[in-house]
Amino acid sequence: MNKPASVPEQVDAVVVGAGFSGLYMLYRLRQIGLSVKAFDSAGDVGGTWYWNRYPGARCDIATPDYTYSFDPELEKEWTWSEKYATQPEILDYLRFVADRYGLRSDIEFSTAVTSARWDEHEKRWTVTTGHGEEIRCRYYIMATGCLSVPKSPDIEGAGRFAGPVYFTSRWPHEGVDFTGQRVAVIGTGSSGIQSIPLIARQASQLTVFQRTPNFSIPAHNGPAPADRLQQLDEDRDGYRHDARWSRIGVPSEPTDVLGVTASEAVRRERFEAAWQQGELVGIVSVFADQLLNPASNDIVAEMIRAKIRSIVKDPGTAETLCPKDHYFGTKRPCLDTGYFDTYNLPHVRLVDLRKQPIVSITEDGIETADESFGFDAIVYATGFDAMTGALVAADVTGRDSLSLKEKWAAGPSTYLGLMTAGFPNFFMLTGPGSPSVLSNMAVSIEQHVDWVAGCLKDMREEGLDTIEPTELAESGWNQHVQDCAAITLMPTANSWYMGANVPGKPRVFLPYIGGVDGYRQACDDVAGQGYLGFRMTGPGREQCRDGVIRRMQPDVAMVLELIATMDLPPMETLSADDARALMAATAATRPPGPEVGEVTDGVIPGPAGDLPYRLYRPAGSSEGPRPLVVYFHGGGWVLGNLDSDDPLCRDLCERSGAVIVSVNYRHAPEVRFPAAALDAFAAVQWADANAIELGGIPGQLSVAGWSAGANIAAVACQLARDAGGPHISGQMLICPVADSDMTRPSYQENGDGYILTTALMRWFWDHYADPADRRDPRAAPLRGDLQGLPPACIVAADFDPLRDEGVAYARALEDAGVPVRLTRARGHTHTSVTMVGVVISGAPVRAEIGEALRDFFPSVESRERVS
Ligand code: NA7
Repeated sequence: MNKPASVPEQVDAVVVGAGFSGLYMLYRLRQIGLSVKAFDSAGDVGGTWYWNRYPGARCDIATPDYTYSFDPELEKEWTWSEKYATQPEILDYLRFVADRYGLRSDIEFSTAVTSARWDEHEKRWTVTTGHGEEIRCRYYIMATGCLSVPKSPDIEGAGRFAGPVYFTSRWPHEGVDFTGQRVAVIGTGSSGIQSIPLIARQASQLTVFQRTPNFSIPAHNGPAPADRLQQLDEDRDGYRHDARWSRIGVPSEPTDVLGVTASEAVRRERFEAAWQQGELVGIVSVFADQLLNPASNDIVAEMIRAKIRSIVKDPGTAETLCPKDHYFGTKRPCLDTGYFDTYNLPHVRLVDLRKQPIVSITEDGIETADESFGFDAIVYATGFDAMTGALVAADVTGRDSLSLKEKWAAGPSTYLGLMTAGFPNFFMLTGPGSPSVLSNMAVSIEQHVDWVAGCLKDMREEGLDTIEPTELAESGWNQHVQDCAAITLMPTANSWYMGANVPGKPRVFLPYIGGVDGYRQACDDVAGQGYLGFRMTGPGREQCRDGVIRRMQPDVAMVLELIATMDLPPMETLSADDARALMAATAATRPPGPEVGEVTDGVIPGPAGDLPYRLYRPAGSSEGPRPLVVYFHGGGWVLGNLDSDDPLCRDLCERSGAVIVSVNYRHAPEVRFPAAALDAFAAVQWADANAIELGGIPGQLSVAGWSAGANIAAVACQLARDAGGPHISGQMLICPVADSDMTRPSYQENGDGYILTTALMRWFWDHYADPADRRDPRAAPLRGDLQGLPPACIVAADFDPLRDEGVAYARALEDAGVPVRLTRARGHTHTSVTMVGVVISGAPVRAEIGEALRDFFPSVESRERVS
């Protein structure tokens, strides 16, 4: 089929890969009327399921879910024989699909695509195959799978072995008979764990070389789950809809049971149910917090380890098989059939490479640091260059001769995992930055393909023929992908999700962990907002609505969603007392915040009576005094008390190493402006005068506050300057009320929907100060004289109506010569940074706050004490 290079064939789209994603892409492109040509280096359809023919290879998502759902007729015509289908059956299915829709006629098998080059002038890709064939296309789509490029064996002497060597990922079609042989298996990921029990049935001796033990649960294979089949039977569409809008692409009820707070009985019951069910979707969601909270994760991990110890008879072997170096779920967990039991067989031996690493593969076996082993065959189950391997392996060159490999040298960069800037009309299916390997691939693939097909159809209807993400949209998505991972335990593991299995590969979390549902919503939102973040062109026209589709921290978004479901009355519609009661009720359900050394309550003589205070002393501070921080709680001068900000004060105490004195002040509307500000100043004077008694260092005192508390902290600094003392080392203003002007852009952008609303802020002001007083610097410190004030750290949150006045205060202080550190709480609301133990993404911001507080006390002596 070689064509002369001068007359390359022209099609609308080239698809690389004829696995699950490539086949469906081909089908959909044809459906929208595009001409398509697909290539696959394999001899037939199947992708992953063409190559991974090792004994025991099966899917690990149950077959009612691991299947195409785009055509109800197709579903009627195919019946899976088991809960987890074998590789031959899945391959048969894909062959059946290819034949049913006549897809083969557009697929060239045994043909690798070696390069693809964008021609900016022609606005077309030139695709070259291993046979030297050239083909031109408008759209170039890589459906090359996430786990398709085997990792080359990074083991000394790998080419030296004289006997047969097998890779699970490239297993011989005719199968392998190990009967009577001494076999080595290297690798205990999913492929090793699935194949080892079957290889053990044939081999006379089986030696497994394990570098990292893996978590695995029994698959309990058998017929497909009857309940699932029944649900499908009764309401196929409803079932598929639920799958598409679920977290991992399998319908399931999300749990709100937290591992850390559940009773032992509940923990055990939930774990046993998941163990018996034998499905990844169950075992990864025993507790809502198991991938977020190390303590919760450890409960599940320990229960799995206990199972391993109960199955494996030799205690030493059992211990070696118990994973302890990574949190459960941070490496892909496995499903097995008799894996751990296999180690009870007399001819099976486990070698712990952590204790005796492989020195070299030899001509007749393997030499470790301690022993020499002779083998008849070696099996490598050593994994893949996952997610990016296949994409960079084919030489893809975009605009300005930039190759994908060069662009991704420091890690992949995509918009929605679908496209990458500089490579117009180049799509990836299940690319890095999409849920892919963290989800039911069948569901994710259909979503991707449908989105791409929908996009191309929309473009055609609009007379557009090129599409490419903007740099802004792409970097925003990359950030969101990393933000989602950062609140989980995922980045802690040396997993292939992190690229950690391939020496030299950049360490970046590759898939999107925000959920199949969250991802689908993001893709729909992008399309719904006129393809936000994409630049599209057509003859004589260009269209681009630039922007970032997800700017909020994922856990902040979750909190807002949760609050929305609670149907709470808007605070500004309540009386002050009812609002206080509501705030106290919500506060009662929060995690308590970290342990500190000591907490004591007391009273300060205020200008009009006693003011309660609570003192937090850092752990390990009994040996000496610490700097003092006088803290004022938030709540719009109306709400809040010592309890409301207790977790935050603990956190600040732990992070700063300072003694925190949290002071309550008189509240409005009972006592209005300027009482709160005067109380704050009085508290600072008192703390300074009593520093020694409080365990502080005289002269080392800062103020801090959140929201209205930051307002009065800032005012106290101005009053102290005017009064000639006390000396204040620094002011920590977290989302401060700095002004009474409610017309700044952040009020327009964030005035509704982020807890602190414009209406609530107005309610606070009305309770606190008469309109005439609101311009007084003691109410609006931005309007005061800012010369000679203490160094400041101001935290401004993106989704806070007060953001711009915080920034304005920082700029004004800077202009007045005051040293200022402005900390942007990216993706946060007015309240989320303070939600200790709830909003995980707030922790890095609070770490910066702690650091800034320490920097307020620069003497070497105190630095040593607090570090
Ligand atoms: P995996 O899960 O990447 O497993 C590969 C295994 O091979 C794993 O245990 C590795 O240990 C081990 N390995 C890799 N390189 C070496 C060397 N040099 N020496 C010793 N051991 C090594 O790949 P699979 O094919 O099993 O599964 C891939 C996915 O397919 C799976 O997650 C499912 O989604 C389906 P390590 O953990 O790196 O220490």
